Formats: sequence, structure tokens, C-alpha cells
Amino acid sequence: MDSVTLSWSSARHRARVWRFPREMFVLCKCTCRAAPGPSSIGADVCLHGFSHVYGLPEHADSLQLRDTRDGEPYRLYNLDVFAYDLYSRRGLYGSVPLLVAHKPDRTLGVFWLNASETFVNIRYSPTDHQVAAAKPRSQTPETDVHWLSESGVMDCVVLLGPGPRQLFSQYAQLTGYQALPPLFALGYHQCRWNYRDEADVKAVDAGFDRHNIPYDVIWLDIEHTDGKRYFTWDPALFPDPVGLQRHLETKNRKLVVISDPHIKADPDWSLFCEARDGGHFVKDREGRLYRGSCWPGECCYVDFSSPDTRAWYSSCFGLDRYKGSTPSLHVWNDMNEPSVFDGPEQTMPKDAVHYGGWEHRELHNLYGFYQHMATLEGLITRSGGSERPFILSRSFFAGSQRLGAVWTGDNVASWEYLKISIPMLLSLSVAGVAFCGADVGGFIQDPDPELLVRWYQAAALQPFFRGHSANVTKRREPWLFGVTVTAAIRTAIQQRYCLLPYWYTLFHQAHTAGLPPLRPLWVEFSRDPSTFAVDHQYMIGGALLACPVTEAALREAQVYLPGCGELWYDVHSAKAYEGGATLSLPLTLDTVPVFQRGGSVVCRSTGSGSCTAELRLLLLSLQGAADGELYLDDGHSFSYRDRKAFCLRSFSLMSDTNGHSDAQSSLQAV
Ligand code: NBV
Repeated sequence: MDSVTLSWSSARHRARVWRFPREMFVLCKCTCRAAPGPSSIGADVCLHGFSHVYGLPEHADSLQLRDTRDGEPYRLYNLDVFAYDLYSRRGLYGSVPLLVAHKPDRTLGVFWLNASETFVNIRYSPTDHQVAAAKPRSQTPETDVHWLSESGVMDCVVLLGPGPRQLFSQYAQLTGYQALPPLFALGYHQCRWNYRDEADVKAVDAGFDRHNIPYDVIWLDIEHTDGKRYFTWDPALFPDPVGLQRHLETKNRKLVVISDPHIKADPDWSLFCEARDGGHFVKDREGRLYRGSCWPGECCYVDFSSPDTRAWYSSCFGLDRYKGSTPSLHVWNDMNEPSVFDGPEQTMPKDAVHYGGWEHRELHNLYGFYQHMATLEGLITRSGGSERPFILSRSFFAGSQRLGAVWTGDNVASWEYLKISIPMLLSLSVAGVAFCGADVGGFIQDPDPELLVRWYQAAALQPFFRGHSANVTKRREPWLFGVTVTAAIRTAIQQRYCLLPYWYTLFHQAHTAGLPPLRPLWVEFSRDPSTFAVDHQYMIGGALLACPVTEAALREAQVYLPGCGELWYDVHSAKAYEGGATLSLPLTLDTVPVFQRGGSVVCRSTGSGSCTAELRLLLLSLQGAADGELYLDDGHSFSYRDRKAFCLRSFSLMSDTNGHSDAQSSLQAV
């Protein structure tokens, strides 16, 4: 009952059916290239014995994928969707065509490598409805997955697990491992569209110090440029960008600036002329420059699918070329679905033409990935290959984990959007994109203070942690809502900093083993079916369980503590609870339900400092017989890779029959 059945079809091929037995790791490939214009290719995959499937980001929907018989299929088509609908299967900013199926004794994945517009239909048998009606179940459950792509060739890999860890490792072998972020990137980021000028940036920076709130990075949105010409600075608002970066650097803080893929069609701007003359722009079907409208007005779009163009674009980040930039400047790629205000569905027409004559339809979902890749290359080259940069991208595809971080785009300041951020980030994590986050507070509209606090508390327990807000919202730096709110936000951020040694170690695991730091409960409790549909609580690594509060005025949280025989410790009160039950936990505004699994060691910093450069010596939280790991390196360079300059230490604590504990540690590498 563990086999997978695959049948497939395209305009040019007869359907075939293959059955794959237990241990096979299968590659099904057909190399026929579609002619220009729309075509189609599809496959039906039947997953015998499975009734839970996940993955296929990005959608604002539950972690477990739904049966699509009652509505639309999951769509994978990267689009700029402002204030996207919730509980919807419409395509958002990025796509990863990986579906993961899980049952107690098996986890498997189906990876459909296709970057054109794709639809996925899912049918569970029996349906939830039949199960609820307790109809006699003559058949074993199964899940039918129907893939349909507009174009391309069939390139489908079935990953056979058998467990979640093996599956993540197999998928990482195929598409790449999570880039190890520089340590500062795991700290708190402060963003706004826009911090007005240099004085504004310095005042916000000073505000963090005055209020004793740690943070590592401040961000500049599109208005920092000279007329939305990326790689430039507004001469009146940012006359001394180098001075600004040096000022931040004295406190070990960084600056991130936005760089979008559209280039203002300005024949008087040297960067535009260079790109035009070098053939670095996407063309229309007649072979002319493709022009679309975006923030600067009429624009051309860099053709990142061309290796030469990527090399050219990367060179634009050179310190000699990007005037006003310094090594402490990092980058944010926005609008890279790509967003075209006057294009169909606000994106590029499918018949636009890329490098090698490829139509846009063939590679649409890869456009943002390639910009992210070129930006990464540029920042690595800038340091002569020695420094790990940080790049955030809105659009992504399978493999984007190798390039940096992503976020969930233009969310709204409401409880519903806070709630949906958890399944959205879990889906990304399951699909390999482990460094992900959602705008804290909600990008659009103004959060009330309670929502803002709860959002900080939740996001402090998620991989990428950035406060961001739209231009028309009220200012919302953490100290603007009175002492109680400031104190609650300060605590949430400080606790994040105290946990950074643990987060960094988890990112080392993502980087070397493909294991995501954020894990659905079923990844750690894979035999407990009551975890399979849970998506409001999750594991951070193998040791911490988090259940962020996502409802207004909630007085009591219901937290499911999995695993009969497990012990769970409330990290705030150190009270112990038995697993295999739901706990009712009384709440105040300060309560953030986080539990540490008995038998685990979590490495923390003894204090939060003012940024990641100030993390202090580590304290181990040990309970009885326990195991854990700690990864350390210089936090910013590739020396861990090139000179093996890192330390990976495993800790084991054993208690003797009298209850005395003895700590042992083994050094893996220095
Ligand atoms: O660059 C402005 C914004 C940015 O702040 C936001 O984070 C992106 O998702 N950007 C979208 C364009 C405008 C959105 C209305």
C-alpha cells in the first residue's frame, strides 16, 4: 500500500502509468520542448495510504492542503497581490512545486519541476465528509494529486523518505540547502515605507538604544533613491549614505536598501543605457525592448534569466560602482514576480521574450529567483568572496533557500492575518524555504496595541523577524504606545536575542541537513495523527513548542502537548506538564506559550545586549538526562566553510540513580 502511481499526458505523448514500489527514488523525465505559445503538460499521482498532504507554497491557507473538488485548484503563479484574500488557493508572490505527504510510517514528496503557470488539484478518498459520517471504509485512504502546467517538459521526482528528516535531506540534495544567514540577519529588523531621511533613520536607531530594545538592521524603502532609480540615493534626503552606514556600524548595525527589478526607462541615466546597450532587458514579441509601468513610471525589466545579464547586474553591487554603498549595506528585492502595473494580472505578458528566445510563460515563476541569485552573487563578489550577505526577496521558487530569506508580502494589520502567518510560514518551511517571515504588525492599516504586541511575540518565534508598515500607516516604532506596550515588545525582542544561539544552531542544521528550524508538529511527532492537521502551534527545532496567541482578548490558551510519556516544561514558569494532553494555560498580555521538551538542551545567551554582536556567554538549560547541540562561528564570513572555522558541540547530560546530573560534551569540529 506504499506505492505511488503516476500517469501523465502532454499534447505530444501517450499517457503511461508507472507504479513505484517502496524504496525507489524515481526520476521521470521527458525532454520535449514546447513550441512558442501555450501548450500543456500534466500528471496524476496517486498516493496510496495517505490522507494528509502539505507544501505548495505560497498560499494564504491552512498547512494541510484542502480537497479542491469544491472549488479552485491551488495555483502556482507568482503575482503581486496587495492585501491578499485569506483561505484562498490563488497564487501569491512565490511558488514551490513540492507536495509533501505524510502518514504515521511514511513521509514522501512529489517535486514537479516546472516554472510555468501550474495548477494542482487534490482529492482525498474517503473525503472528510465520508469519514465524519463514519461510512464503512472498504478502501484504504488515498490522495490523488493532479498537476497541470501551461508549458515545459515533465520533470518529476518522487522523494520516498521514509521519514520527514530523510525527506528534507532528499529535497535539499535536489534543490539546495538553506544558506547559512549571517548572525545579524536572525536579529530584529526595523523597516518602514519609508524612513524619510538620514535624521529620521538616526532618530529611530537612537530610539532603540534609549528604550533598551535590541535590534540589528534598519531598512530603506523606495523613497531613499533618486526618483526610484535603484543604486542611487536621493541627494536631498540621503546626502551622506556612507556616513549613515558608518554611524550604524559603530553600533554593529546594518542598513538594508530596496532594489527592484524594473529600471526607469531614462535615456539620461547611465545604468539604464548600459543595460539597454548590453542587451540586458526583456524584449517584447516583436524584438523591441519590453516596457511596462512601475514605481518610476515607464520601465524596462532586467532579464535575469541570462547568465551574462546576471553577471552585469551583480557587478552593479560592486563598492566602486554602487556609489554610497559600504560593506555593511545589504539588499531587499521587491516587486520581482515581476510586478508590472499595466500588465495582465499586474505582471509581465506571457509572450515577452527572454534570453535564448524563451517566452516569459516558460519561466515566469523563476524570474524573482534569478534576481535574488544575481543580487547574492553581487554581494558575495563585493567582498571578494569572503562575506555572507543577507538578501530578502518577495518572489521565490524551489531552491530560493540557497539565496537568503523571503517574506509573505503585503499582509494586513488584523488578527486573521496574524493567524494565517503561521501556516504560511510552516508551508514555506516544509518546502525548503526555511528563512521566512511575515511583516510584524501587518503592512497595511494600523494595528491596535494588543495586536502589535501579540504579533511581536509570535514573530520573535519565527525565522525572519521584521517590523514593517506601509507609507500611509501611522508610525509604530515599539515605544510609541505607552510603557506597558513598550515593555511587552522589549521582552519579546530580548527573548528572541537570548534564544539566538539556538536559532543559529538550527540554521546550521538547515544548512547542512535540510531540516527547517520551524517544523509542523508532525515532523517531530510523526506517529501521532492528532498532530497532522495542527497549524496554529509548531516546533522550533526539536526542543521548543510554540503556540503564539493570535486572538484578541484571549484569557486562556489551549495548547496540545504531544507525545505520551513526554514531559514539557513551560519556559517561563519551569512548570512541568505531561505530553499527550491539551493544556489550558491562563494568559496575560505578557504570556507567550512556549514549552521545552524534557530531555533537550537549548543553548541560550545570558543577556540580549543591544544587537547580535553583543551576545554573551551561553547558559545551558538542562533538565535531567538531556541532549542538545550548539553551533558557533564568526557569524559573518565563509570561514566556517573555507577554513572549517566553526565549533559544533553536542551536549549530553546524564543523571545518576541519586538524581545527580553530570554534563558531558563532545566537540565535533573546531
Ligand atoms: O516598496 C514599497 C512596498 C514595500 O514596502 C512592501 O514591503 C512590498 O511588499 N512595495 C511592496 C510596493 C508597494 C506596495 C503597495
